[in-house]
Amino acid sequence: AGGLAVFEPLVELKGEHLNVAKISDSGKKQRKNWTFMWSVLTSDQLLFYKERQQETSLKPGSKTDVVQLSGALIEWTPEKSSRKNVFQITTNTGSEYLLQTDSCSTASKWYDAIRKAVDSSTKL
Ligand code: I3P
Repeated sequence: AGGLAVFEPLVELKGEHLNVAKISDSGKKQRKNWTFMWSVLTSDQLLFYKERQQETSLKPGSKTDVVQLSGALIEWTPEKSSRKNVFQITTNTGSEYLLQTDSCSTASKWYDAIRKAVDSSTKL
């Protein structure tokens, strides 16, 4: 019940596949392991799923992670990977996620949308 609520405040982006690596969990360093994840941005959360989600689906699906964006930091981090277009989200609980996609325009679009969600949710 209530599982759909997170989909209601969607900002510009719906869903897309991005490469994601969680490199810190609450301040504890994690081994870098890039995973191709279906990523969905809401007004204050970034959701990662193993499988592509249908927007009309009522099922939460195989969600593997929820990133709280309120109080988070986002920055381009070219030094953290040999891959191109890598940026990092650091949550206010000290978890760090690298996001990457080969398309520069797709990476920029996600960076800008996440930054807006960070800014607006942090002011709430
Ligand atoms: C890592 C893996 C990552 C790579 C990382 C390696 O090796 O090759 O893809 O990150 O580089 O350590 P392993 O699978 O053995 O853990 P990039 O693809 O982002 O370069 P790093 O240690 O320099 O971060």
